[in-house]
Amino acid sequence: MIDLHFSPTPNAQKVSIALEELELPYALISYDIFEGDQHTAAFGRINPNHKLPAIVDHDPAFGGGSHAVFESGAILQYLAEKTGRLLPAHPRQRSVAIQWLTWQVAGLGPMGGQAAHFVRYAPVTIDYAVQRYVNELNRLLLVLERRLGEAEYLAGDEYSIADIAIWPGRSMGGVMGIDLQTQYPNTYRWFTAIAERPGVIRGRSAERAVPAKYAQRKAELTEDERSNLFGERMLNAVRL
Ligand SMILES: N[C@@H](CCC(=O)N[C@@H](CS)C(=O)NCC(=O)O)C(=O)O
Repeated sequence: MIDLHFSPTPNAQKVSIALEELELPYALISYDIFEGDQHTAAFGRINPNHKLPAIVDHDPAFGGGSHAVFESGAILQYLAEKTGRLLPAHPRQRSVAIQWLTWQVAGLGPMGGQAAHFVRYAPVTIDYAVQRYVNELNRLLLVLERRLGEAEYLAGDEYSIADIAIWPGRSMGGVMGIDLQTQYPNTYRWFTAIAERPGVIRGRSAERAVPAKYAQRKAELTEDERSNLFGERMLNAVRL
């Protein structure tokens, strides 16, 4: 059995989708990141970075007791290696899949996150920051668009953890005024095909879907929520 430490956000949806695709049994442990559930010492022992998602595998293939994994990209890779699925068998395609997975966790994810921060959460509008991150997000989406014009999936012919990593962030474009269907048609084709996969539907159903509170166009946060997400309480969780 695997524990999935989860918040209804794109990073955590990657893992609920992967677990559903792999049909691995898991227990969902929900966190409200606005309330600061992620800052407890107990969660810090599972994820020293105090962010969602994280997993604890109580039956790792290598034995030796429970194993905790944090960082969505590392979790996807761990689950793929545990099951021997969702990563191409051939080393060349496997390398391509890992490249796109890394591109998501090191590029698209953080840059999209910063774009969303300055568009939605910044208490004052800083035009330069908005322009910088929305430009970078658009640049990355153009890279994705070009790749999906030459291949069905990120790694080539096979659906893999690279697609799972990138797919949940697709809605971020809407907040930034980016319309996938008209501006990025290859990405839209890929996105709509994946949306129909039963594992994807299960992985983002009901309590796993992103609630309105997390997707406000311009976030209205209380002082406590702002502190939990971006301020003193966030820092206190990792202070020695
Ligand atoms: N690089 C991390 C990012 C995780 C992350 O930022 N998670 C967000 C939810 S999508 C979170 O826990 N936010 C709460 C906080 O920042 O305190 C990953 O890919 O797992």
